[in-house]
Amino acid sequence: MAEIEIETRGRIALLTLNRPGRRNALGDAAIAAIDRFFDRPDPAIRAVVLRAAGGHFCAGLDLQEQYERNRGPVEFMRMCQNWHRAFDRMQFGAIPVIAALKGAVVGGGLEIAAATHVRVAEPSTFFALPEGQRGVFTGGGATVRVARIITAARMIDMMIAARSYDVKRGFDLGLVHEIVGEGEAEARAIAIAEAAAEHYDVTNFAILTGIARISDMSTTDGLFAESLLAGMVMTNPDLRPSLEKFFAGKAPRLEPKAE
Ligand code: 1HE
Repeated sequence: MAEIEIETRGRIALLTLNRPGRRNALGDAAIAAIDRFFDRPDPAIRAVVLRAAGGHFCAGLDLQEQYERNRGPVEFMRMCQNWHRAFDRMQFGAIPVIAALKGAVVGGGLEIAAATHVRVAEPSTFFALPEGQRGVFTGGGATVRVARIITAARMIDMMIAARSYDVKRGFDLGLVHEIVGEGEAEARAIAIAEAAAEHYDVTNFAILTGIARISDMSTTDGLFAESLLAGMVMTNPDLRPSLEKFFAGKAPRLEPKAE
């Protein structure tokens, strides 16, 4: 059984972390499979759902594999770079990735979740960075991706004070975007993926690659980059029928919604 299972349903790919007996801990093979998938995704795939088998989303780095391999510093650094590359491809690959979270989202599990674009979570979800307690460190991108969501100061506190956050706290901190009932995250993630698959490619490209990159830029560079992206998106010839639909009052109405 593959540790990462890939199933295609029309325009949606379902990526399943499929090693529930080890709480979906990620070893080299799993990271390589994720990297391969996002390196050259099938052009027919327009959105991805990242889900997990069993009761937990992901327990992070496969500590057993690390213990057995006993990697040296350079080998471990290279391994971290493999994680960074795979998760960068996911974050900046221009395909929306919707995560269905439940149970433990810890260590490297939080690192992979932080590279997804929309995070839907069940009440059982909890977040932690237990590396401090285990005498190790983050290496799958948390210092960049998690710190940017919750702030660097809070990430330091999270690790030093060994905090874990429940789903509600995760929502307040931006780790979760929507809380659903137990057992409902996957269906909701698929529904969001289906809707996002309807967007124009160029629009998703701008949203997914532009916003995160622009937050790394100075104000002047960011505004310039935004105008470039907007110039590309707003001159998409396919946009005209969509605007005509809006003028004709046929576009879906925006409704205020409590989420
Ligand atoms: C594992 C792993 C793992 C479980 N690597 N085997 N991550 C951590 O420190 C999290 C470590 N895991 C846990 O704290 C707990 O397993 C959970 C809270 C996630 C779930 O608890 P529970 O009670 O449901 O399961 P369990 O009994 O602890 O684990 C079930 C089995 O999975 C058990 O093996 P078994 O042979 O005794 O059945 C565990 O050993 C195994 N297992 N987690 C390997 N992570 C690029 S650097 C990234 C930095 C990191 O991610 S460091 C890791 C942080």
